[in-house]
Amino acid sequence: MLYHLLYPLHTVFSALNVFRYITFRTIYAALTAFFICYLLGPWVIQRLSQSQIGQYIREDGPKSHLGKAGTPTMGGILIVGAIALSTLMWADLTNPFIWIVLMVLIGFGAIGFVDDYLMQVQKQSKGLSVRGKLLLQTILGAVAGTLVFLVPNFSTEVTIPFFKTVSPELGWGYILFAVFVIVGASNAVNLTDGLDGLAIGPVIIAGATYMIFAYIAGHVKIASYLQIPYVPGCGEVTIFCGAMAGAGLGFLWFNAYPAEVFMGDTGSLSLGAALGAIAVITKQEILLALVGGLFVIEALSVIFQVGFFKMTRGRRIFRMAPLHHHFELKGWAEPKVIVRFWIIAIALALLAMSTLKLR
Ligand code: 57M
Repeated sequence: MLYHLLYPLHTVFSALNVFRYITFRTIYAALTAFFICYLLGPWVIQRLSQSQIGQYIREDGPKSHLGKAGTPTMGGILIVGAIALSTLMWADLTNPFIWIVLMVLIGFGAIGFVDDYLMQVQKQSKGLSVRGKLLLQTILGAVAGTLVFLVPNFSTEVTIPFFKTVSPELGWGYILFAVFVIVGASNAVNLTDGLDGLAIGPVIIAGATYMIFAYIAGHVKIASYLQIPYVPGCGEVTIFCGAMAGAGLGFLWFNAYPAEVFMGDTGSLSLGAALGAIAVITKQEILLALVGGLFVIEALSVIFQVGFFKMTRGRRIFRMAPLHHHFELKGWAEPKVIVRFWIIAIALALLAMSTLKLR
């Protein structure tokens, strides 16, 4: 909105020319989203507490979690609201990619909201069924994949990190691939969201990393210099990524150990799906497995644990899955697990950035 209102006035006030720059608008989008979360956080937490939206804690989890009972959840409303508002303020709203990522963020947020609402407010212990949730996610992922596919000149080749000459062409199959990336990312972030700040930290890291990739992919000269696919118009997604990192920092203020609020499925499903959509739009789809490597590790720990558990009728690889519970049960203090997992996430994001040069 600000872009559309203020930039045209640059002919009268030359200082307003600065609104043309994606870099400038990204910085302010990040700050706007941060301050929305930081300033509205206490009020939202109070409202959630008053509505008795307090977390129920499963008794079969690590005992240290029992003390977290009643912590307000559904804080994702604040994150989704801050990202959406800040993006609407600073991005070019004629850009189709902006509307696609906003749709994914809000749509998956709505699925998470229904799940949280059933669990927390209606006190239905299971929320949406696993199948129901997956079906809704797949439908929404397919809508997003189709919309991206329909953007004129959008390439349906897949970028393989480290191999610049290998890029399989998927044609219509690209839509299915996009669904896999978006839904997979959404669920992987959800599985990771089990310790204070454990999910939002790597979301900030991934958002900031894709901020760089979106800017480069949308810049014809830098993209060609670094030999990554040029995606006309995807530079505007940098602003969304900035808003995501900023909102994440604002939320972390309250979600840092010991957490005053959890994001709920409203936050985890929407943030993961938005990261998946960003990866698709920037044409760095497979790279998400590195940028969000921690989410992949957590998801794999569940797949292996559940698979092994079923195959062996009750034996386990880890003390408990997802992996963060394994280390908690080994006796690591919660903040140690969290910070060490963040360190791994940062290292993986750096490795992902090295693909800009190593190919
Ligand atoms: C949701 N939710 C957290 C909070 C957060 C297949 C199976 C592995 C699935 C998995 C599962 O259900 N995962 C998805 C995980 C929960 O957090 C809420 O959920 C939202 C995210 N969706 O925002 O609202 C708990 O996590 C803790 N928490 C924090 N700080 C935060 O900032 O401390 C969350 C956010 C909260 C709080 O305690 O209540 C969760 O962990 O439930 N299931 C599991 O993760 C379960 N694993 C399991 O059963 N493993 C089995 C295998 C064979 C399947 C095994 O290894 O033996 C574990 N989760 C729990 N107890 N709570 C184990 C048992």
